[in-house]
Amino acid sequence: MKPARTDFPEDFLFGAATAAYQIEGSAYGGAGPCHWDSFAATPGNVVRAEDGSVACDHYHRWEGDLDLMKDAGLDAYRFSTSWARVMPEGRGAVNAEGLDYYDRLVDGMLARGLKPFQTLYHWEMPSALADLGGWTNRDVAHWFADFAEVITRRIGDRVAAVATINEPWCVAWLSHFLGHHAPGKRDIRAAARAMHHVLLAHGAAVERLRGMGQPNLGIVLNFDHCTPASDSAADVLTTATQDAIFNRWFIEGITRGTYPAEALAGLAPHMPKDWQADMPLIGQKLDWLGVNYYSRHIHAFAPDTPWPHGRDVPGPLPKTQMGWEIYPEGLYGFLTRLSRDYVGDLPIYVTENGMANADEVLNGSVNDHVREDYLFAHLDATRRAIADGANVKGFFYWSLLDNYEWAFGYEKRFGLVHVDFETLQRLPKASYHALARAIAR
Ligand code: IFM
Repeated sequence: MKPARTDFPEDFLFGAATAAYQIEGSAYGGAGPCHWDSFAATPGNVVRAEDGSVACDHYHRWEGDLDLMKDAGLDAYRFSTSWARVMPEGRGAVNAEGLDYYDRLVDGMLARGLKPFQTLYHWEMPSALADLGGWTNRDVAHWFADFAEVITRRIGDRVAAVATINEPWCVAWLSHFLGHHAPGKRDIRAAARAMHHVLLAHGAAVERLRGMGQPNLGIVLNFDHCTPASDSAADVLTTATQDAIFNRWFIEGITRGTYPAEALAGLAPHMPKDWQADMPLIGQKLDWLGVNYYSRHIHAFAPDTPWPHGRDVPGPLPKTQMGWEIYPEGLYGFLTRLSRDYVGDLPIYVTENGMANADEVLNGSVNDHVREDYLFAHLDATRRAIADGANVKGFFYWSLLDNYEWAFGYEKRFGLVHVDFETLQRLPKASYHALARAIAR
């Protein structure tokens, strides 16, 4: 299937997404240290102990990178504004150079006809706040709302949309229970607190920004299709628990004011005292919902492990460089499920979808046709979800550039544009050209 712009509603936006720490180069422009710097500097956490200090040097090369999006005919750019760059200590002093940088960046997008879709938190917890417990400290909610206010006072007049948090599941569960991301905790009490405080911070920021008159406020949640390894009752229950933790906790907290019973079954004893009293703040009205989707996982009951008594089982489908199964049907499923069960007609954006591939430059080009197929299949899933009633308003490919893939360092390549990490030279891949052609059709 070769998608075309005309397959989508007239106001549908095509875009690409990135995040500050993954591309900017945190060594430049007076940014403060964040918990990813220390996580990466600790042996065993990140492939080759790589960090985001240089990354793609987007801090200096942003104009060329914006040109790449304009030349592809994209309508919008999803970027993030680093907390540690704007407020190096997380609170108090503001880094004027950081604010100036985001100011230039947003003007640069507008000059190229790209709608700025801002994300406030894409994982740079300033180290000074990490020292105070980061997401496990309840005060994070007002620290975050203060940061949101500072950056919004500078660029809020020109951004098209603001998301509070990128992927709360990763912020809380992946980072405090599974320990795969900074701060690398593996502790159910820390995880329960982070699961709640990340939404509290979201609610506090939405309340603050809306109070300032800022329009178009949302959040970006990630979703993973959960399949039971067998139809045994135990595998089905384990899968329902994983679905509750990953896919239901955040959206139900926001839209229903409750957390799913299957997740509370393990987390309730570790939750902050009186957490129920916070639910009205968490339930601030959304103007839009961002959906990040990549894959599915197969879950089996693991009786020999503590709650949630689960383990992942390898699946049979073709996999990306991350080892993630390619399952576009899952995107269709979430877009229709979310609109049917949770958000109704609220605008939904696919804020991330893409694949890592072991791309190589051969005779001056990267022939990543496998990425083209992945992208087109997920665009088609989006088109079908719209036809079946989901109010999906846009699709952002992850990512514009090959970049810092967190614990995997620079090894996994997600970009439409190849980056040579020695020379930092950019080279649009075949998938970039294919997307540009689709948008032009
Ligand atoms: O690179 C990440 C991004 O920062 C958040 N969503 C998933 C991507 C791929 O792992």
